[in-house]
Amino acid sequence: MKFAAKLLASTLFLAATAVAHADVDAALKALDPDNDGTIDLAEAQAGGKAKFAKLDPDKDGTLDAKELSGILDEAALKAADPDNDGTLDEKEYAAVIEAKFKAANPDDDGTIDAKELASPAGQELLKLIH
Ligand SMILES: [Ca+2]
Ligand SMILES: [Ca+2]
Ligand SMILES: [Ca+2]
Repeated sequence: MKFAAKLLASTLFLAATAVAHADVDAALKALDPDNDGTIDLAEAQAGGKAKFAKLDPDKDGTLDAKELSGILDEAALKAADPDNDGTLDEKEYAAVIEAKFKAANPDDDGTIDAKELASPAGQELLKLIH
């Protein structure tokens, strides 16, 4: 049982890294200005700010479903939109990043390392910040 679980875990890890390895390395470099090999929440939010600006070419300060396509689906947008105006402002976007950051950081050490970034939760976070 223990062995099977271990095997499953490493298989999942290998599958995730095979797909995402190159992307993860490049993204980690871009998002890690202090170059310690991990992304902390401040670095994630800085990446999110840049991504938000990129996604909001009309600079009206909000992202609508169209601007968020491929990043958040309709259900995720709804969940991230407490004022229910159909768009995310920068504060709402930052809250999503914080939630995804937590989800991608199961060891709760305050940083996302390359392995965590390659996980499914890490990939979801990456879409928001890179
Ligand atoms: Ca860092
Ligand atoms: Ca909103
Ligand atoms: Ca971690």
